[in-house]
Amino acid sequence: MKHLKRTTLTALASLTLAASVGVSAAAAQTTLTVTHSSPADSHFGVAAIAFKEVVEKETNGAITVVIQRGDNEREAIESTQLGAQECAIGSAGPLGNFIPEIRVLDVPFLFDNYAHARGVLDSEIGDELLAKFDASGLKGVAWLENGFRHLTTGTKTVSGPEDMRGMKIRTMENEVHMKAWQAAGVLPTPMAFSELPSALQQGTVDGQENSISVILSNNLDMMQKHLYLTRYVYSPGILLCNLDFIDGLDDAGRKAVDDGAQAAAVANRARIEQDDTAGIETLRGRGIEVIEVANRDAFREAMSGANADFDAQFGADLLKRIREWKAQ
Ligand code: EAX
Repeated sequence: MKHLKRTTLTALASLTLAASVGVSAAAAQTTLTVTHSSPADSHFGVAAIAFKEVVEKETNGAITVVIQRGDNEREAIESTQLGAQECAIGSAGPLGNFIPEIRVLDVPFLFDNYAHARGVLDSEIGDELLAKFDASGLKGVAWLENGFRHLTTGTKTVSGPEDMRGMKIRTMENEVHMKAWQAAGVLPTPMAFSELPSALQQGTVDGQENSISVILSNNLDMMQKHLYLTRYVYSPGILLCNLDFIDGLDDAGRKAVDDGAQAAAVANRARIEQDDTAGIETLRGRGIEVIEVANRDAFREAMSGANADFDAQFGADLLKRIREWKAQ
């Protein structure tokens, strides 16, 4: 009896010990779920993987990063805002619905090339825009990239913007893109990326516009016949997180997230470059007709009817500052 009692007490003591170890381990162990809106083998997939590697390594596994696919970018932002997921990687497409100031980056023909866009995003202009996220319960951790966007169509062919009058083109849920297409006489049809493949398959839209990386990794060429290299607008990407989650991290955790985000941006930009060079040939080889667009200025002109509106909305000064930005 005496012996039994002692055994029970010992067992109870070790149970208590196990429970307290369990509690402290749980407190130190954080799971960070990050969604991204393209396959693992894509410009966003490689960003998520680089982010995970750095965050887990720097925190010695105290933060475990779980990567999930989430093709509805607006829902991913909402879910991050609510704290149902910690972070999200995607295009900046629907972001203006949460942080209106970001829309300035969506103006067509704003950036001349990748160096220009990256230079602006990495400058104080990009930092000023990232600082706007906090008011929406979000943390803009780093600018990524979705790439310059091009037009694709199904059966209809286009020799210039005049042919596009009355055409239904899927756009992101992005007010600026919609206004620009409307100015060109096109009927923009906004929808989440998750709805795009079925819309193209069913022919509810005549075409869509996207970056080479997105077209390639999501096999959109299988649902479209023509790819017009319009490069008409730059599409930023973003790695954002829930603000309370970031504020709740200790210094080491915060640094790991920042370093992970920088690694994500490096991997993401490298993949965009690779896709924009080799990817076009891959797409041609897979059968889509690739058309160089000699008259890009005609698209610029066709969309120019929206410029006064953009000047009023964002301020002509800010637009000029972005257009005229030069590396120091
Ligand atoms: O992953 O919705 C879109 O067209 C975006 O380019 C999205 O980032 C695709």
